[in-house]
Amino acid sequence: MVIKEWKHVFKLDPERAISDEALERLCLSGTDAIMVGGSTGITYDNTVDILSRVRRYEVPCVQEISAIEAVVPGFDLYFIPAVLNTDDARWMTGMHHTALRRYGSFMEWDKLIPEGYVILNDECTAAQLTGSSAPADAKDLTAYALMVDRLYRMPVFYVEYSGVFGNMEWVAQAKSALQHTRLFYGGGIRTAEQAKAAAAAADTIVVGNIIYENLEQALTTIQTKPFPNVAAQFV
Ligand code: 1GP
Repeated sequence: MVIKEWKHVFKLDPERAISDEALERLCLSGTDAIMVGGSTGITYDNTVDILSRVRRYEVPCVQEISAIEAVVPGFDLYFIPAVLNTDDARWMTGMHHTALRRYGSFMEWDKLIPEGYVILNDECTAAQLTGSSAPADAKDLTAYALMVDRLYRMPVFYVEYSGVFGNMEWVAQAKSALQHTRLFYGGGIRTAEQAKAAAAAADTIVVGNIIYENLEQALTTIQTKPFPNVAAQFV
């Protein structure tokens, strides 16, 4: 599974209800992956439930871990956030330390994708939970990008605006500082235009809330992939 090729991801919140029909449309939509995760109300049971339903389809299914007790075997990959813009060390290293004390001897290391996570919407649940404070400007965000790419060498820099559409100039500027790390952008993508703008600024876009508000709108966030230029192969 090559996350480097992912352009679009749907994020499902196990706490929120979704019909079989809606789930089928998401899984067959052409999205590159389904990510399962959320900030609150995540349990082993509701995570197993959504995993088993997504598994009827071929689409890759990954878990973004926010609660140790809700880690479920059987996902393709596990995204492990480390929140960088909080002073509360539990969200940077504390949870990881607890998890590794408990499960360190039987981890499937190849399936873990560490994410350097920066939360830019101070009002969202993740910000309230982790006590993060949003970067002040593009330079501030870019310093985090450098930290993730050059210092910690993590594969993913997750720019989280959860619930609101962010500043794409800041995102683009942060992305231009990256050499190896992939920039995931999530937050407030509700229209095809926003998806296009976010996709131009980021490597991978993540679409969450709109799935539950307006499924048709959510499906428009997948960019139509251009057909390969066949003629070009012969010149
Ligand atoms: C949330 O980044 C994701 O963790 C997606 O954000 O729910 O606002 O689409 P939205």
